[in-house]
Amino acid sequence: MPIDYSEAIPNNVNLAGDRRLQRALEQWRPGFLEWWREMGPMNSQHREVYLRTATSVDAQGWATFGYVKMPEYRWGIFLAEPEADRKIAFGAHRGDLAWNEVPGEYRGALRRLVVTQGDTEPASVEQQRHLGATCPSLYDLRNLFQVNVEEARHLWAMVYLLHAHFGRDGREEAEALLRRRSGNSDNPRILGAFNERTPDWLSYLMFTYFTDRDGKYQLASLAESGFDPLARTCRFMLTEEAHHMFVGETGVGRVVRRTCELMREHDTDAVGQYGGIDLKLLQKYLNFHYSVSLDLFGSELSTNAANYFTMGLKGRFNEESRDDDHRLNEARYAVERPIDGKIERREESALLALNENLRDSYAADCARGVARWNKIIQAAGIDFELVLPHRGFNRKIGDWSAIKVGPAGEIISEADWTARAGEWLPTTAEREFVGSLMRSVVAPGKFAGWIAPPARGINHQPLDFEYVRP
Ligand code: BYC
Ligand code: FE
Ligand code: FE
Repeated sequence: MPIDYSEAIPNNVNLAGDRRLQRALEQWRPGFLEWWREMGPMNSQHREVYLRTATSVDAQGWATFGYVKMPEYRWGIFLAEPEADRKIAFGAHRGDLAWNEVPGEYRGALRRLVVTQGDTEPASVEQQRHLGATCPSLYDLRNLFQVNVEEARHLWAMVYLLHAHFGRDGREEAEALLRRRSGNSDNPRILGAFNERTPDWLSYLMFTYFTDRDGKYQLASLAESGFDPLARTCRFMLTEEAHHMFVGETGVGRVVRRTCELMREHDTDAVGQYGGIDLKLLQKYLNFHYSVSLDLFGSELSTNAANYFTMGLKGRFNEESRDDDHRLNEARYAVERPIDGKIERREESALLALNENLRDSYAADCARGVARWNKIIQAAGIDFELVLPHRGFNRKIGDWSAIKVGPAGEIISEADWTARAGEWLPTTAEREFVGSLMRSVVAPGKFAGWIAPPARGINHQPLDFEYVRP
């Protein structure tokens, strides 16, 4: 179904046929635009950005490229094509037809999932709003803005569900999504990682690798939902998510490449003096972003997660390709966690362990990109390996939060942690150092000295293309 661009709010959900809903969204939109002006990318309102805009949801036509001023970006509501007679694949309602309306008894739980998902989207835009001032290139600036407009569209996607399916309390939640602020102590964003700062581009590249990847796994689980509008919304969002993770993987890879070049050129590990970021410091940033992203999966054993699954609201990653009964009443799953001061691996109820199951899939995916970064280091003939820290390292949520664990998985005392945390996580001085490298480079085709150019441009454009016009 093509997206109707003659509408004030482009959509493939036939808004024109639902005047009440259209009016509700048109009432929400000024508040959204005000939020974008106040909390969106700084000093970006008048710049023309070479952006991709979704123009239809089919495989060929969903991406059109052209210069757009961001406040004029066509944020819209796009659901993936419906699947005829789609059946719920898991939980107590397995085999039933998917729902087009919210089942009354699951309303609260479903609203909570939609609100939690929706809250992360504007949060990330807020976290990244200062970065434009220190972009390493026009290519990177354009990608930042692309990610920002798409995260804002993801907010629209969740707000559509709230307005269309949750009545008055849905409208109130949609308003509240515009009022919470990342890092604000009075009215913070809901999940931990989305209240952290993203003060520099290295943090941002790690964020898009590790934290947007949580988005991939959560969205894929919600894409299995028995509530079909949520499933279809998330399926379309996943197509955009791929680019965010591409920014992270290639971005960190380019930093690694540049560091290796400097190491070879100057025959030293300490490339900081030459304007690079040494591998040990990259490892510390990796440790930080991986551990705060692991927290986003919730507790190891969670009755919330079990209920969402049994209710048919949130499935597993690749639910349908799993070879089991998809109800999990009897199934067991091995979970590693600290019990009475010792790390133990025990078979637990698979239903209660769903957060851990998803975290395991996520961890394996994270490791694949790290292996690709290590190939760059190896190819440069350098003897160093980036590694994912142990899952218990630096955790704030779940059983691991009760103890201190080093990156290799050894339990340590509070005192040891305090003494050694600076070996594993970026220190204030190191963050300041990275901050000092962040200077805006905006000549077309030029790149900051701490990051290598990408292999190719966006949409077959050359690297010296003017991706953002002043
Ligand atoms: N921070 O039963 P538990 C994305 C709370 S990212 C703070 O284990 P549950 C994106 C929890 O709410 C994807 N609080 O939790 C990426 C609960 O509170 P109550 C976002 C936390 O419910 C980049 C209590 O602790 N999508 O899209 O099983 C850029 C007990 O926890 C945290 C989703 O998250 C935390 N990290 O699992 C832009 C999907 N973790 O009940 C966008 C929707 C837990 O005691 N959300 N708590 O008040 C969910 O599925 C679940 O809410 C969670 C938590 C998986 C997050
Ligand atoms: Fe998103
Ligand atoms: Fe994203």
